Order: sequence, then C-alpha cells, then structure tokens
Amino acid sequence: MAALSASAAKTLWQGAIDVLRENDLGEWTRPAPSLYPHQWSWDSAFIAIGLSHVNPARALRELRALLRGQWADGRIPHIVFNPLTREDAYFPGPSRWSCLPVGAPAPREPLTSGICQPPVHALALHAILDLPEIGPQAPLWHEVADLYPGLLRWHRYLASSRDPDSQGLITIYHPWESGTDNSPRWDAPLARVGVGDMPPYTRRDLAHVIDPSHRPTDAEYDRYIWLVESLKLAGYVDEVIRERHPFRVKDALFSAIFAAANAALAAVANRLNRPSSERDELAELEDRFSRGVGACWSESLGLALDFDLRARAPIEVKTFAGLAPLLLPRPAGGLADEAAARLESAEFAGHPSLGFPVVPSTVPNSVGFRPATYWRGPSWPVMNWLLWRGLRQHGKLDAAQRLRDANLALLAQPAAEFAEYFHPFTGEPLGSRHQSWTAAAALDWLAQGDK
Ligand code: 9WN
Repeated sequence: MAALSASAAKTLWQGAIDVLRENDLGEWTRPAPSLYPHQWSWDSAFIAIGLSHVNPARALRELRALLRGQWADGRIPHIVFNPLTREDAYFPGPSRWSCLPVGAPAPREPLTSGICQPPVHALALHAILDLPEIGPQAPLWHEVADLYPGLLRWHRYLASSRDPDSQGLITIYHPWESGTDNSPRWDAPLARVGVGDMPPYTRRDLAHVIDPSHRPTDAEYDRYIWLVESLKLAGYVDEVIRERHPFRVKDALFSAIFAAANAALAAVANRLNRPSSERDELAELEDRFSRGVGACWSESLGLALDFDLRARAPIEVKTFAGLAPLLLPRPAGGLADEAAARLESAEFAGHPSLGFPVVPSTVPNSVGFRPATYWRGPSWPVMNWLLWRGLRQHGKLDAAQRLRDANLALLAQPAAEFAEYFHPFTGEPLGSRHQSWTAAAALDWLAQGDK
C-alpha cells in the first residue's frame, strides 16, 4: 500500500490534532465525545504519546491527572470519573463501583473504578523523556521525575498483587481489564461465570452507538456487571479476590505490555539517575514477564495464549493478542521472528479478504469472529500501533512500514473520522467517531516518519 501523499498526511495530522482538542477537558482527554465521558487509563497513555509531538507539557499533564486517581496500594484504576459529569452518563458509574464505601484504598477525590487496564503509561513517559528538547535542564525533566515514583508504585502493585507466585503473567479479574472487552479470548471463562442477585441496571452504551449489535450482548453485560458486584463483595482486596472471584485469567497481552513497560521505566530510571536497586528491580521484572509470555506460546497455533486459572487450561482462540511476544523487548529464541511472520500471514494482515492489510482483532472466520462486533473482528488502529512498535523494536523495518502505511491509508479515507474501529473487509468506520487514541496513533505514525 502506497505511503500517503504529503498533502494527505498534512490533512490527517491536522484532523488528529482537532480530535484531541475536541476531547480535551483541560487536564485530561476523554476517549470519545459521547460514549466515553471520563478518563480511561490506557487511553490516556496512548493519548500522551500522541500529544508528546504537539505539546509535551500537556502530555505530561494527561498522566498526572490519571495518577490523581491512583490507589494507596499502587493500582491505577481503569476509569477516573469526571466529577462534572452526571452519574448516569456512563454505566457503571462511581456509585455502582462503590470503591470507598466497601473500604478500598481508593482516593476520596477523584472517584474511580476498581479495576485496571494494561500499563502502557511507562511507554508514554519514556517517549516524552526521549524528546530532543527534554534535557536535564528543561523544566519538563522535573515533571517527568515527579511522575516516575507513581509509575514505579503501579508496577510494584502489578508484580506483587497480580502475579503473587512470580509466573511472569498478570492475572486479570474482568474482561475490561484486558482492554479487549468482548474478545473471543474471554468467551469460555465468561461462560463459567454464574450471575447472582444484583440490583437492576440500565446500559448507557447502547444509546450512543449506531448499531447495538456491534456492542457486547445483554448476557455478556450481565456477567460484566456481576463481576463488578463480586469484586465489591471482596472489598477489591486481591487476596480475597484470588480465593473466590469467578473470573481469573492470566492475560498474555497485558503481561507483554508490562514487560515492555518495565524496560521503558528502567530506561527512565536510568536517565533520571535513580538508585541502581530500582533499575535492577525493573530489569528483573522485564525478564520475568518476558519469560512468562514466552511460556504462553502455542507451537500448534503459532500464537501466545491466555490461561484460564479456574479451568486450568489455555484459551485456544486466534486473536491479535496472540502476537504479544512481538511487544517483548528481549523475547527468547526466535519468538519475535515467529510472531512477525504470523502478523503478515494469511490469517492476520495478509488475509485475502481484508479491505486494508492491517491486523484484525480476531482471525477472520475463526471461532468467535464477527466482522462488525466489538473486539471480535474489526481492526483497531491503536492496537496496530502497538504491534508496529513491536516490529520496529525488532528491526523489522519493512514490515513495520507496510503496517504503518496500511493503517494511515485506512485512516485517510474521507469517511474514516478517526473511528474507534474499522470493518476488516470493507474498511468502514465503526463505533465512536473522533476517538482520541485513534488520533494519537495517527500523530505518532506521522511524526515518526519512515525511519
Ligand atoms: C469499558 C475507552 C474504553 C477502552 C477499552 C474499550 C472500551 C469500555 C466500554 O472503551 O471499554 O472499559 O465501555 O466498552 O474496550 O479498551 O479503554 O475507550
């Protein structure tokens, strides 16, 4: 797929800046104009990476605002609620999560959810610190240094509470923690969740979407909300959750992002001249999680698989998350080569029916695939950005450029409008329009050029 012309690139760049401006609420950015009115954790990390190219100070404020929601135990919640938005603007809102009333170590202000999302934040902090204008004398240097301890505490929470037996794999308690909510990855473990008695609720997401069949079903939502009730009953205490919560899965993609984030935070620690014990700790975490993800590789599927702790079995589905080893800075053996080859194979970006040769969220026509449904088939530009970053880090520059060009061509379609996700066969925009992280990924692709 040909690279964009200079004028198309310029138009896309300006459009992306406009989307981030439209969604900018001062100190943080909402993921999209109406469907997502609060601050989401990994969205903000990607947004900070995009913003770093236009306003690094604002990019750091994005992370700072998110850290205001950090819990005393170090966890960064997946949503930091906007106090100026009505409780019913998004469901579940702060009172359904009820973090403070059940005694969780959550801040009084701002209110937050009680679960996490993948830790992309250190990638953002590292990208900002790497900007040529940020040297030790620059004012922003000190702001980076101020944010570092919060991210270190976050990484320590994940390493200790979500991987207590040091397998090098993060346990998630809810499909929302994976960030790939409705993926076929979660069908089997979710099917094992029995829904108990809970207060009635009204879904808000369906009011904002053009076609409700693209969103998760009511049965899936019942389980999502029941899992929130179960976490609340456990007081959000990890030790209790581990004993009795009905959804506990080792997430390969989350773990690979964590490995990459530890390498990034170690690099930040190095630049900031932090004690060598911290740098060693982060390097060890990178190594532990690289080994954990490596051990998830299935030779027969050619993918890394998640592991259902309740069923004690790997989850055999074919989704983009299986390409996770590409994100590891130092994977064992030839794993990066195998994952890179898989990415361009006829099941992923090389599938003959694709409208654009980008990576779909689920392998077309595999179990659980639905082309227009949330995380079940459409392609997410920002997830392609993560894989592109992985290709580049392993020196696969031609493949990286092909993936970048194909994504930019997808986004440059006149109707694309920085949509949340795209139909894999037609390239039709789906979900929210003016999605912040889609704009952020475009900015980074355009700023990085063809290097
Ligand atoms: C639940 C905001 C978030 C993303 C997730 C995406 C979706 C929420 C939802 O939107 O999740 O957290 O209501 O569906 O799956 O990755 O962070 O963009």
